[in-house]
Amino acid sequence: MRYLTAGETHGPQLTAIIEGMPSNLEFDFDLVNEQLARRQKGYGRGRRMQIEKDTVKVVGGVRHGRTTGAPIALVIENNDWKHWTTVMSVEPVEGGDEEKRRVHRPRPGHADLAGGLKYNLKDLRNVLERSSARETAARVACGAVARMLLREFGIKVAGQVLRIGEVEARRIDLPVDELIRVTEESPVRVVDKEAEAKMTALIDKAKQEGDSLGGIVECIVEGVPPGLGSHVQWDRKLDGRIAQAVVSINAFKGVEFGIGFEAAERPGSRVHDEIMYEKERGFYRASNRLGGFEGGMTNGMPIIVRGVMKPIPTLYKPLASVDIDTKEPFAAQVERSDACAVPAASVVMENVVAWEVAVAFLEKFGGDSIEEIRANYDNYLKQVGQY
Ligand code: EPS
Repeated sequence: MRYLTAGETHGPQLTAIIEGMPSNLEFDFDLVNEQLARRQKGYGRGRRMQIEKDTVKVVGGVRHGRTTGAPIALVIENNDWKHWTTVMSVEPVEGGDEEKRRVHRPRPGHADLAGGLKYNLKDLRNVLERSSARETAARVACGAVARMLLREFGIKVAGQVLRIGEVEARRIDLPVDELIRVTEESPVRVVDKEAEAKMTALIDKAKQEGDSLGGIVECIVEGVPPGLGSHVQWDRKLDGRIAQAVVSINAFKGVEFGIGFEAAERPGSRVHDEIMYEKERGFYRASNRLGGFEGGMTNGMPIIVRGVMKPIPTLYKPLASVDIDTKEPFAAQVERSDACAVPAASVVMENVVAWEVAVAFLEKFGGDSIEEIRANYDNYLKQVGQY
């Protein structure tokens, strides 16, 4: 299963095509819209989010409420497009830099300059329009479709924010349903109420100072059977694929599983998860420090993955840069942006992780219809139970 997205942040729409989703899966439109709405929320978002109200339009691959096995085509319209019809026109337009809102001053931390050099574009808008995090709306829509499949097999995905700037939230272990309920009520998607108040105050301060904030988000996937991914080839290791997906989210700079980087400080005896067995439960681990992975395969414990997001580089406080026309230094221009998008990024991460798990699930239990997959899945569980 794979997907591609297309579309610019101020263009008419975002488009995604999913290929490889089996037939006969009940398509839950509300689930997609719910995930899109979750991504738009979060303390610290800018004015653009008041303009958009993301909803999905399905224009292929679903009939009478079920997938047909054909590519699924999804569209999310940009409400802001109406303000950008000339600037983003597909047809050539009359006028100069002003009318076209040509960008010639690259913003540090964005794709602007590297993209301009690479594609030989003298209008950096051609880079920024596509590199904008607006694209994550399309990725969330695809992740939501993946969640429909995972849900059929009792796999649940949750997320939480663990840090915004200098404020760290206490990591409180909660059952997944409870975690989903509590974080949904928090404007910064944290469980720790004390940290929540400090985070919102810090975001206010950053906004006032024309600055931005990054953070750490965690995703938990529960109900995963052992054996997704494989140790036999580097590109089949599921933790590796999840890492790639997470770091590909706009502004993400790092990823870790379980205790992650802390493993470097601990002796092996306090890192590895001891193996237990009970007749009812089968094999399980006494702890989950490795975040559900051994040898690139799920081991039956929940997947725990964290990503680090850098502060958004669009700053009201200018940073030094160089004009591509004059080669003269200037202070990077002020742009509309979010002071903090970490809570939204937590939702994006949940959905890209859900996608990767669904891909691995289909590889393991592959079939063209949901019925075929279910038969393969049930058979495998029987085999694992008798092992
Ligand atoms: C973004 C800049 C802002 C954000 C945008 C990501 O948009 P604009 O340039 O229109 O002010 O609002 O995020 C979204 C539109 C979104 O849906 O998340 C950027 O430069 O990455």
